[in-house]
Amino acid sequence: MPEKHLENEHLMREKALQPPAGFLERHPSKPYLSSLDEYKKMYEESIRDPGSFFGGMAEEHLSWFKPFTVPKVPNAPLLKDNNGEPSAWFVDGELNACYNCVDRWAIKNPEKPAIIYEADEPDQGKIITYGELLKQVCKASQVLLNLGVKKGDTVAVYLPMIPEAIVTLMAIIRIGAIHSVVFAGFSSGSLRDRINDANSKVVITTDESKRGGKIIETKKIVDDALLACPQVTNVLVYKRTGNSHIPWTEGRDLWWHEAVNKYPSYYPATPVSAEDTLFLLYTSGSTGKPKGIQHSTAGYLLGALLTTKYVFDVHPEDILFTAGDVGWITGHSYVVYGPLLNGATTVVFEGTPAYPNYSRYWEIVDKYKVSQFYVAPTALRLLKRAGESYIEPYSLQSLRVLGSVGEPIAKDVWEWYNAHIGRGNAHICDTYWQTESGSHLITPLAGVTPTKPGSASLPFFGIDPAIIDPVSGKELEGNEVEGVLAIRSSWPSMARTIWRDYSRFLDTYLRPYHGYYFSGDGAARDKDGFYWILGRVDDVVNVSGHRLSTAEIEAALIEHSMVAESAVVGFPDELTGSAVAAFVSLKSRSIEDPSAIKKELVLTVRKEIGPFAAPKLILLVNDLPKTRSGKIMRRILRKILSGEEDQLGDTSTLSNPQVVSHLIEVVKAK
Ligand code: 6R9
Repeated sequence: MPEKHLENEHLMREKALQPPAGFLERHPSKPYLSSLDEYKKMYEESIRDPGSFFGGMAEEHLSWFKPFTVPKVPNAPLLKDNNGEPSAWFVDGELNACYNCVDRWAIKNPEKPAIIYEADEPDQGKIITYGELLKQVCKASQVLLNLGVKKGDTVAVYLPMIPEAIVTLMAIIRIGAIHSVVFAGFSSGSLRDRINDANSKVVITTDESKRGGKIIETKKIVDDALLACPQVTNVLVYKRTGNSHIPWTEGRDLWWHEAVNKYPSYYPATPVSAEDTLFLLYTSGSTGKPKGIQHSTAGYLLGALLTTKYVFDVHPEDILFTAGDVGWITGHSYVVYGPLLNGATTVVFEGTPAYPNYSRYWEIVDKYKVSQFYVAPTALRLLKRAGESYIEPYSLQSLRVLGSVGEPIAKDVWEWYNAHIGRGNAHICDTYWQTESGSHLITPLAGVTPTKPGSASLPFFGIDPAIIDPVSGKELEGNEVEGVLAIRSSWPSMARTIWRDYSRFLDTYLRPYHGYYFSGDGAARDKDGFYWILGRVDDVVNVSGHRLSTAEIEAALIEHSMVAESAVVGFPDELTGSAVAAFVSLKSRSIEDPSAIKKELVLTVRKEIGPFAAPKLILLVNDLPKTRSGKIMRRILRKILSGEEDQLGDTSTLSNPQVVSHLIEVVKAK
């Protein structure tokens, strides 16, 4: 047999570490699974007969108004048998998502804390019990009904990390409507596009928001967006800061506190079909137009519930702190849905890891005795750099599970997390998944799966991964293979479609490799069958765990009147994982003050998309490398930027080969 060549073999020499003994010592009872063998047995069953595996799980874990028929789950688990139809699970069942997240726990134990709110300022939080949450949700639901929101309508949510964000989502789904959360760091232009694409008629926001000691004029951003959203009839505004000077449109805008007080504290949950849409969440893809990823009710709920339970080993007495924003899928699944579906307590944190100082997360962990902590490596890199003096004063003894999400976690960061935060006693779960997957795809199960720093380890129940050779399109069998990551069968929380664009859904995920779901990521499977995620293989850049489309940033740059053309690529950055570099050619060659133009270009991106998308590097160039058909060859830009100009490969297909030496000069002079 020829020797296998793995480009990333060096990563994979790691030996697996057993789950730490301290995990069990800190446990309130015992983990759900007793051994890796038990995981393997359940995993095999979930792949062999997904219908009965997930059918049983859905019967046991979710409350149904009308039970589904077991033989109907799912209609076609193998994607190759799907004939281009969307996957469907638990099809004839009826349930309500809010009932599953709130009512059943409020009935059982109304005094139990559902939400621990830690405000931006350390001493301004509050605790909301399941009983109280139910009342607030019911009142807010009735406000929405009164504004004409009906089952199947979308409601746009532009809120900071406050408990009312959870109340809002629950209120929307209680009446069978669909939430579409837009991350409150997005600009008015991005918000406008998302409101219009989803055709939302009601927007929910705050007067202002507070983050890291700074005030953000949230309502003003909404008002700017609404200049071009004629269908929007109402804006519901939660008073967060109470500053008096916010723009207000009589007849359209209403205060949350005034509106909710008009209604009784109970309103029944509306049954919906299992496959009815629960929410949309826009995410970046290879092209400029954001995709409204559409999730269904029962399947998504089951995915969020089961991963929270088995991956993080969340027990009802646990307190889960996911330091992610509700504007991203991590916030949806592991701040809101996963913890509530398990009847646990979730921490909603409004601030940043650096305010008032770098101890903020650890202070919260000790204050509330957090058992599961979940964050992106970018925050860990920041805190690692800040130094151990910010951690040492804290006991951190309540921590049993430390999660990582959003980007690959480097070995040194993994080890730092393990040694300084877990102090060797917590299980590190590097969870690989996507907006489209709804819940974890590949991840260790806390207390069960051995870990290798940098590997997301083994697939979750029902996930049947395949490594495909991108050149031949053939699946690479066996271990020690490297290629693109695909998945063979549908899983309950798989996105059903892109809002109003099923053909784009097929083109993006199901057509690239027939019979598989294509993840967009490169991956390797090592000799032990462990998976290593190697990063995006498309034009998506991951900056601080935020998914950005290079095409979207290019489209923003073009908005500047002086820009002729631009090409955006990612490049490695110590703190943010990747950073954005923009090669820009201007309409006029004679520019007086290049640094002023560069500043304007950065501002343009901040304004068009949001501050988090701002390029770190702008390079003004005369021309861009193009094929004869006019396609920009970003690969060449990436190589030149990383100083690998000796590895440009074949440049003879360029229509303008002389551009290469010019680009090298510009990059050298930066
Ligand atoms: C949950 C989330 C998805 C993309 C995904 C991949 C990257 C996420 C990762 C990871 C390596 C991990 N990604 N988790 N890469 N290791 N543990 O982040 O969703 O914002 O849609 O991004 O993030 O590239 O395809 P989303």
